[in-house]
Amino acid sequence: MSATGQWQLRAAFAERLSHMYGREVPAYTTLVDVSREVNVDVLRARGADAERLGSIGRVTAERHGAIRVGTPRELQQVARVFGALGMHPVGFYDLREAAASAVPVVSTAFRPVDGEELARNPFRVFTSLLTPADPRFFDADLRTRLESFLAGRELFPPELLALADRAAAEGELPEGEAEHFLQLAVRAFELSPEPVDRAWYETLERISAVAADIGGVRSTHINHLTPRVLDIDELYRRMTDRGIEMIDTIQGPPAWKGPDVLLRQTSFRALAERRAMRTPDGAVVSGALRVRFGEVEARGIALTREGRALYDELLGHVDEQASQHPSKARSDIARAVWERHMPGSEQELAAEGLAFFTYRLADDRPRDGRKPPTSLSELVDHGWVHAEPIVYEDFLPRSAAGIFQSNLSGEGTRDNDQQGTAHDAAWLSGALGRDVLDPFDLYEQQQNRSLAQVARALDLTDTPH
Ligand code: OOG
Ligand code: NI
Repeated sequence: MSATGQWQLRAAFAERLSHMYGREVPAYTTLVDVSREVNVDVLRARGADAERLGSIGRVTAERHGAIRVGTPRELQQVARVFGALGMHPVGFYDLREAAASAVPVVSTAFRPVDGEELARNPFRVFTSLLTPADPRFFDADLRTRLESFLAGRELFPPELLALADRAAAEGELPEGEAEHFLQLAVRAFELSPEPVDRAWYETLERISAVAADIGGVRSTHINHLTPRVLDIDELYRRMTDRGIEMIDTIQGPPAWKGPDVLLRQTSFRALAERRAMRTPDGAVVSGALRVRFGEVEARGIALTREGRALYDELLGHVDEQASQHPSKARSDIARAVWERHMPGSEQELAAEGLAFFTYRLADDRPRDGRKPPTSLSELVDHGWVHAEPIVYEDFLPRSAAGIFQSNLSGEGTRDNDQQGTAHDAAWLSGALGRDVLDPFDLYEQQQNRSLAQVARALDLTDTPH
């Protein structure tokens, strides 16, 4: 019997999760359909250029999901399940700081890390961990109740975790086990029919809708699933034309004539879903909760630390101008700021060290015995090597906070007089029991590997830079 390797498990899991979510949240299916239509149209209009940041095969299959868990122990179990799929924790996002309203979580994203694996299937899951120890949100009494509630639940059956460990250790699962693993894994992220304890849920909801979604129930669920689209402005128009109410904005960089960088995202509003509720007298009644939604994203080029600092600085300019001119559309302000300060071509981004690229030898490079130049910019300018942009595989804290907030029912409460608990990437690595990888390091390694190959092939003594 044949075995199923990790990337095949990952691709199968992403596909099954997508089917399951489409059954649970039908508007998601509409979003996937419209994304596909837009992608076909963009491909027709722009040809090969449309595939500069990923083949149409990759982009069509590409999804990210979001889940939220309550304790380090649960997060470690998540890491085992995704580890089985060849997905590793990358990046640290502190949503407590990025959000104005109460979003008491810190997050990472599980994703494949090497280029080949990403090309096979780039499935990623934004994963948030509740922070009950943060006194800005939870007082000592509520913290104790919350932690004991969380300690008493089981999100992942032992059988699923055992199969996950086996897949991670052996790099594959035999066919029967693979099937079983996939069924258990998808089931772990379905919406549970178990009645929600209404009083407890409402107690947490007064603090934060996110806290209630995580700690108010005895299971977890996929919160949203996000397809990738090649023209997010067009997608936004088409969804609106179909009568689907989208959030007000597209988060991230503005629409402009220069290169796409980082990540642009938008979503449709959370929909009310029927949920059984248990009242204080023990009766089970029918209720509704509004937590799950559909999101869509367009991905651009990964920026270096310097590029990212520029991005954050421009965001600051835009905020400032938007508050000075409240009647102007934020998107117009942002476009004007970008046109002034953001380099308008890939070549400039590369030359200024603001974005990541991989480099490969040009097939039509000079072959007349001439010696190649030694600097990277000359190698590119004189046709020896081609630069190809590295696609951004991660998330943006401010956009993530925006997506969280735009879908919350209330602001929640937060006591800013209290000192927040310090949580950083090192703390999260400790909670996870594995290293949270630095996304900038990963992109840089990928860029450097390609440069080392160029240097070898051209017999250069120094790696060009
Ligand atoms: C996660 C929100 C962040 C994104 O795409 O930025 C996110 C959540 O709602 O749990 O998914
Ligand atoms: Ni998302």
